[in-house]
Amino acid sequence: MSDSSTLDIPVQVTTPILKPNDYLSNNHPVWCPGCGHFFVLRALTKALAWLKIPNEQIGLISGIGCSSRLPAYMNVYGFHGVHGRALAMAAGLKMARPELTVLVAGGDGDGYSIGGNHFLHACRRNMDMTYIVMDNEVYGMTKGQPSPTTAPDWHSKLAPLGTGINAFNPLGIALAAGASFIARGYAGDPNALTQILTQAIQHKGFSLVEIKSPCVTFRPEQKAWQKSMRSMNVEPTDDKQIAAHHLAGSDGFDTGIFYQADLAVYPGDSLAPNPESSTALTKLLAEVTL
Ligand SMILES: Cc1ncc(C[n+]2csc(CCOP(=O)(O)OP(=O)(O)O)c2C)c(N)n1
Ligand code: SF4
Repeated sequence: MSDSSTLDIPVQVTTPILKPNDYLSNNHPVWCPGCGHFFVLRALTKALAWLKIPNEQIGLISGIGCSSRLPAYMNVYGFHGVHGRALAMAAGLKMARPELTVLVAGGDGDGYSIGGNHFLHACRRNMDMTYIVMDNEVYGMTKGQPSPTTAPDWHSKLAPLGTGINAFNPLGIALAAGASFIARGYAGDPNALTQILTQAIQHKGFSLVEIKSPCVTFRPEQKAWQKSMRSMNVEPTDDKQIAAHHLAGSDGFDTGIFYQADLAVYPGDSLAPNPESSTALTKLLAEVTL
């Protein structure tokens, strides 16, 4: 019998070269032609290829909405869950499999309305994951209701007088709540968006990437964003006061990284999953399994 340690098996030492398309599934997106979400998908696949993260090392979690369809279009482990609960699911995944690159995707309705409470506490915990919010200031999938980021005077058939309620400021709220990477990108500026996503994924801690992603069907006027957006005009800072100042003064068309800091990440090393407790759980499951 041969000694397996001496077998002459060639060892693959080169990292496979992954192309952006290697992160795409065979499902063609059912988004409306021209929807900003197409460009987000493209920028994300480019960022992952740039970072050379193997497909099986990625967990992509979403809630419900047009934007939340993203996992179906990607060739990575994905979970398309329930409305507003993507961050909670992602937190569980990160606790169980800390070595994975955990990505979370959704819309402004999913993340800031029904998922608003989870959003606050995800920022506060600062777990190592990247939250990609495709913000079109509307509920696209359910045909155009106002969302938390909709301007108070936006009129539609569903809100003929507008909501009259001030829009939510997700980046400012994330800063106050404890997120350690806060950025804004624009779907129509895919190169800059790829750069932002690459840095967000590399960052250790909770990264919020707010992407202005036009809903061409229910808010066709958003096509005009193209003229107003300022590409990467923000200087990154780790000073909360400077970031707060920028965010308070921003008209929503500035892009770039507003804040990036090295803050304590949950769970810290002392709170890392205890292998003994998982053995105990396995034993317990064996006892109760019929
Ligand atoms: C518990 C629950 N409430 C409401 C809905 C209906 N619903 C589905 S998607 C959605 C909003 C999606 O909007 P957004 O997250 O902004 O994403 P978009 O479609 O604009 O990309 C709502 C309210 C639901 N699926 N589940
Ligand atoms: S309804 Fe709006 S958000 Fe949904 S796919 Fe169409 S353009 Fe995109």
